[in-house]
Amino acid sequence: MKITLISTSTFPSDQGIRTISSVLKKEGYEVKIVFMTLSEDYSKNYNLSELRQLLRLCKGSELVGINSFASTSQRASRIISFLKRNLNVPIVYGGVHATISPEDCMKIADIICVGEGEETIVDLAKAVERGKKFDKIKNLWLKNPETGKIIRNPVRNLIDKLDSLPLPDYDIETHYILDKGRIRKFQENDLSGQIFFLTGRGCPYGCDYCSNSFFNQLYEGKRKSILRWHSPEYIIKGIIELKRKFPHTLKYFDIRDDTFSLRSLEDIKKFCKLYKENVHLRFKCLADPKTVSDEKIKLLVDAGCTDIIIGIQGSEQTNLRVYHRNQTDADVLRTAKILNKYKDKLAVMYDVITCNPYETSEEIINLIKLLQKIPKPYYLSVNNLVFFPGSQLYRRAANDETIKAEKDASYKLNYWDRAKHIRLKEKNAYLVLILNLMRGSVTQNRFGFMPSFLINWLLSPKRVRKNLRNTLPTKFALKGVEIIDLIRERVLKPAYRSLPVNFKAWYDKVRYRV
Ligand code: B12
Ligand code: SF4
Repeated sequence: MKITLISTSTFPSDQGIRTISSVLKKEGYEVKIVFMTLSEDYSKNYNLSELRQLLRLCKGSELVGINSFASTSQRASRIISFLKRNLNVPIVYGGVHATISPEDCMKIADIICVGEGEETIVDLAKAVERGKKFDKIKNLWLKNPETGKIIRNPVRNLIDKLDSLPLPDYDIETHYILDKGRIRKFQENDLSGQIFFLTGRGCPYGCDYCSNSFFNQLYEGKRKSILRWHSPEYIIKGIIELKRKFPHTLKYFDIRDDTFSLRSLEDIKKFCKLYKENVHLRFKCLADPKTVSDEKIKLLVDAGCTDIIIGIQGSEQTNLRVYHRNQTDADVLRTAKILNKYKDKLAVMYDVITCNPYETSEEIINLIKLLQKIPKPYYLSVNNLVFFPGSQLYRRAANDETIKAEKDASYKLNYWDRAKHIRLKEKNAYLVLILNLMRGSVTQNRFGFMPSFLINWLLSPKRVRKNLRNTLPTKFALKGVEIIDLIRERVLKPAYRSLPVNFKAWYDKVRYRV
């Protein structure tokens, strides 16, 4: 039986859809994946020609699967509506957004998959193949064809033994990609020299802005923790397999577990030993300030880790009070000191979140002061808060009417359009703008393009008070930021994407160090 899977990710890195594809292929189904990549300006959607090309690829399939994030949900909705009108086969909508906002997704789709999809998709495919009913399959929500009522089947427990899963599907001969209005065969270069890799699933914390706060609740009572790991042996086997598959174009692995450093020292030791012996490619990973240790970092750097991303997110006060993220400024500075010891070999990026209506002006200033204390050099990534449906923070904002209409949640904005986010949230715009302008490489004398002395000048108490009262100069400056961001999104990013993989890999190596 033929099955088509559709990913609405903006970048063809989607591990979820690839794993769904692998389990189906393992069961003998003929699967193709179509990556419907489009810009990160989430207000953009597919045109008729793109939808018609997709329809042609779906013809002959007896089951279609699609997924989305909250941000790409409008795109998934458009595809589902179009395919429903033109194809008479079951279309199942899965992924993070369907899991978190099933009621919303049921307005468009007739079948959705809540939670992990591997076992569910196989049960569904078998039922379709055998012409059987599928209204009792766990994790599926569907409309009763007679009454129109929604059947909400219970969610099954999470997969315990992650190593039992096949590796994500990278058989690119069966993959397609939307590129400048045309859906064509997937090519190695579409991966841009990198592969995103997850070595585990879940997170034991539950920061209020993150979807994991929702997942922890979804599985409450079903298990002690949603966190599970693949064994180092499984990960290395997968990595070697991918390296063998793409010997010329693959330049590095990006390990995307939110908190890779949560893994035990024993595990990291084993992973690093195997990686060093077998892989010989650089890699990146993410870590959280509470679980970084000198021993772990030394092992990672020695094995080839060249880039690490650390989530600071907010000042200590914001983290504890607003995000319920149990992390202090002392944790951050301790980690920063360790990482700085490896500055010749390791590029460090710190992630912060701002543009948060619950953050006070003092808390933003404290965050800036914390960033000033972190040993240089490093790269600062500034993210403007998005309220993702299902997260604790979204619920809080919906209850107290910070979010009055869906647009206030900001997940449908272009993530990188700083001016739009700051204008929407309004609060503390002056300080949020300063923090946004600090984004980029940080050295002793500058934060991005901002000289350090200018930041101190802008943060003088009198100037801050004046600019928080009179927002006109900030609004004026936002116009300039808007133009810069527009040029980056419309001109620089598309131009960058069309460059040769070797250039992109080189740039990736130096970008956080210049
Ligand atoms: C790796 C990662 C990335 C990578 C790769 C993204 C990608 N397209 O693969 C990068 C860095 C590029 C990235 C970018 C972004 N990300 Co991200 N990312 C993740 C992360 C850490 C892991 C995703 C993953 O691979 N999970 C493992 C797979 C196996 O799980 P899964 O995808 O959920 O799939 C399972 C089920 O959902 C289901 N399923 C999935 N697809 C389908 C399809 C069908 C048909 C069925 C039946 C089932 C099904 O079955 C799968 C297997 O069990 C998650 C956090 C997390 N823990 O999930 C955040 C997460 C998905 N990202 C998030 C966000 C917000 C973003 C960005 C929007 C942020 C930004 N800077 O713009 C961008 C958007 C990118 C885009 N539009 O494509 C949010 C999404 C929130 C939401 N409610 O939508 C998450 C949940 C983190 C968070 N903040 O809470 N991300
Ligand atoms: S530590 Fe990261 S992944 Fe875990 S809940 Fe917090 S933000 Fe989410």
